Amino acid sequence: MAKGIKIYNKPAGGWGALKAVAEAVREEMGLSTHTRALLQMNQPDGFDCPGCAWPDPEHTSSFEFCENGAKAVTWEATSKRVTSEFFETHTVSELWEWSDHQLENQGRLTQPVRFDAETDRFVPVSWEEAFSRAAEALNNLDDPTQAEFYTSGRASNEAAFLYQLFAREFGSNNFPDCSNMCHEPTSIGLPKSIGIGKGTVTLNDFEQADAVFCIGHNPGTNHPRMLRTLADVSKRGKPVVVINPLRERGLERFQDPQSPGEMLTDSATGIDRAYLQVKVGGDVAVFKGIMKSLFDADAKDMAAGGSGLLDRSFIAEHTVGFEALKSDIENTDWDTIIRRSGLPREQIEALTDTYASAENVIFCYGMGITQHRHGTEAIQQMANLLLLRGNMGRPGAGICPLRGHSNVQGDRTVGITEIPNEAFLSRLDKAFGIKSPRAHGHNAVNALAAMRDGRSKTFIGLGGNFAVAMSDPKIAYDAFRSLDLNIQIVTKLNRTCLLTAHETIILPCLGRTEHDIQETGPQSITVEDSMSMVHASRGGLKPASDELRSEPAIIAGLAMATLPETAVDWKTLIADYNQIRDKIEAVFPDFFDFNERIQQPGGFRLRVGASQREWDTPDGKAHFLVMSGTDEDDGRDDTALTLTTIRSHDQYNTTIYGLNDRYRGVHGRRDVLFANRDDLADLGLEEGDVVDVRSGDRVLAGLTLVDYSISRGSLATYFPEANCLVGLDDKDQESEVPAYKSIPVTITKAEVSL
Ligand SMILES: Nc1nc2c(c(=O)[nH]1)N[C@H]1C(S)=C(S)[C@@H](COP(=O)(O)OP(=O)(O)OC[C@H]3O[C@@H](n4cnc5c(=O)[nH]c(N)nc54)[C@H](O)[C@@H]3O)O[C@H]1N2
Ligand SMILES: Nc1nc2c(c(=O)[nH]1)N[C@H]1C(S)=C(S)[C@@H](COP(=O)(O)OP(=O)(O)OC[C@H]3O[C@@H](n4cnc5c(=O)[nH]c(N)nc54)[C@H](O)[C@@H]3O)O[C@H]1N2
Ligand SMILES: [Mo]
Repeated sequence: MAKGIKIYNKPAGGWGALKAVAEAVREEMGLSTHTRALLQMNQPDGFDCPGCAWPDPEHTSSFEFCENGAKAVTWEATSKRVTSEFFETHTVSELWEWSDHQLENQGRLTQPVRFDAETDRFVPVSWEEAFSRAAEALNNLDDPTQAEFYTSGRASNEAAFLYQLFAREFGSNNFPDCSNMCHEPTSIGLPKSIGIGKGTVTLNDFEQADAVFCIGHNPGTNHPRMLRTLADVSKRGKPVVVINPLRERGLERFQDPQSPGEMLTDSATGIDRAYLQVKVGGDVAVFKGIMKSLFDADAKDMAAGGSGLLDRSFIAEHTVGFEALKSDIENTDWDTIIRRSGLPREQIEALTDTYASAENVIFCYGMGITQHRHGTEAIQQMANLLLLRGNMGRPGAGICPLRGHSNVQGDRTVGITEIPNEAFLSRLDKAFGIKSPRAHGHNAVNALAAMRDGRSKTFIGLGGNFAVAMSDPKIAYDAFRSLDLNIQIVTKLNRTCLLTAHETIILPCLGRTEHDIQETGPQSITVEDSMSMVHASRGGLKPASDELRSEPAIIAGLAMATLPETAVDWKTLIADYNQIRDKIEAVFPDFFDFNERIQQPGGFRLRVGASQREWDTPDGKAHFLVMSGTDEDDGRDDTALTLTTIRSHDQYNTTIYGLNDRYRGVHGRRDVLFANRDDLADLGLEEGDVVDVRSGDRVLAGLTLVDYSISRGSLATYFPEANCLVGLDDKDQESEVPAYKSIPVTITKAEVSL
């Protein structure tokens, strides 16, 4: 076996997970701080876990946290600090050579700094000077649309709302955001099908589901609290079906750390009933295959005098487009389906049987579905399949996109979008007496292209690590270095901060775990989870430094400096965040009685029409949509290898906590390439060989092969290291999400083995 590779045979969760929590905590912070921080997490008067967007049961009593949530909290609440001495000691050229892990591992930023080109160092700057330098660069632009306003999905509703207000009063709709790299196919594709770009289920629905499909997501690492929900479905004897090229431990077996009984007896719940190892990028073919055999089985049942397998009354009352879908599926041949999915017809038929035998079905999905050239199509085909049996808008059934960042859904809800509609803009204008620009703005891919081409000249990042998270980092690095202004509002140092423009400013902000005190006293913020539940979050820890400001306060500071004639009373909004929420309510009617309703333990659920079979489409119907994806020749050779990029167990997006990926058996390294044994044999390669991976002219050199349970024709390695293989134009045609998970590649033995 290759160095650092050890097969992991135990269940996910369990003692191993608890031990990892303890270690993370010991390393990062003192014990008393840690206990306080973890005890406040996901409590009614505590803070929302910054780990993921999976909801909490009732959000009230149970002390629920998971290993990776604890890591996220301890990483933020670390006792390590980046001080002015640090920046005096290290030049930016030197820091550039450090790893992403080393950069963030220096701890929390403590004061505003700006880049001084003469000394090649960041030097302290006062908040007021930072704001006025930023204002100068922004006001020097020929046109406000030369400014990019990036949001990462940790920003609260309050911060995001003020941010879009600032940008729009300034005159730009350029809102690249992390959603553009994540669930954009959901936001773009699902409204056309069911009238809303959000999930339709709540946690209660999982208690009533007769089958749950987990497609292209890895909850053991990325949404660990979901494992318990899935284990409960399994314990009720209902099938959990997995569609994933890799065998993921958390989806096979789970030991509940919140259930001491299970831990003491060392028993684990088997989760999956069927595990289909689809070829990377083959999901559209799977959905079409299921529909094809469903139509066949339905016809047979009808011919035998049965009532069929489709929900005909639902289809008649609630949908349009059925005939077109049916004929498209009839015209798709099995050979194509089998070749594209990599699955035998019998497996697809067995899956159809499971689907059709269950009364109520939930489909859950993540990045394994969205980050493809046909990401939007995959989601719409999933919706087609659900609609055929009326699995939408009734208890125990629906669609469940697993959102990434803890408030990425909320940011969108409160106006972070480059394609705002007129109704929203006119309400915003009316609420503040401003005139928002009407022309649509840039998403992430377009923003980077505009920066590369010199059409955009300033970038403000509200969190995140844009240049590392995006495709084609080379383009991003050069583009940032040619800007007039790069501002990063962050908690920790990262590579995007080091991309120095003419003016480069790092503004350190409070994290979610910390007290946020403004003129009227301590403040709460609000977030929206994956299931449209909105609730308050209040940090309890002492801030990492007295100089930190909250995200809303920083945005207000930038706005007041940049817009001397502003129509917005920023000071009042910042003094009391209830005032911001009143304005959110004025602009978005779904937030009625906002300040009262977040007082309720657990908060409230925003309206999701499709959950009640109210379809907010132009004709009030749900739509079967026909696409040409599976048959379309997109210039790819079906027999080539396709690389997908995944998260390790020790990382949060571009934040690398450590070098282990426990459930996949990888220890102390990330430079590995997971491959199928038979593919390796065909290529004359074997586990432990060091290879170079190529996609066109792009190369990622020196990965060590690991023989892994992965579908044939498929390879996997870690993000963000592999982003150099993804071109900026390699994206879903509809939503423009980068195709991070279907990179056509070839592999060859490295010239020099390491
Ligand atoms: N601890 C931790 N938690 C996180 C994050 C983190 O980095 N660390 N990130 C957060 C964010 S922003 C997000 S968006 C979510 C991401 O959560 P996930 O969506 O679970 O993210 P990925 O690791 O990208 O995993 C995708 C899964 O899809 C599978 N897959 C890859 N290609 C395909 C394919 O073609 N078809 C199918 N069916 N499956 C495929 C992979 O094997 C993997 O199991 O997690 C959030 N939570
Ligand atoms: N190849 C490949 N690329 C991908 C993906 C993939 O699966 N494969 N996934 C994509 C996805 S789903 C996403 S969401 C993006 C993620 O893209 P981003 O959201 O841009 O990246 P993160 O790594 O989450 O951002 C980490 C930084 O956020 C800052 N930060 C942390 N907490 C806070 C806070 O509370 N406030 C503020 N202001 N800053 C904070 C820290 O300084 C930290 O360095 O990456 C995308 N890129
Ligand atoms: Mo994400």
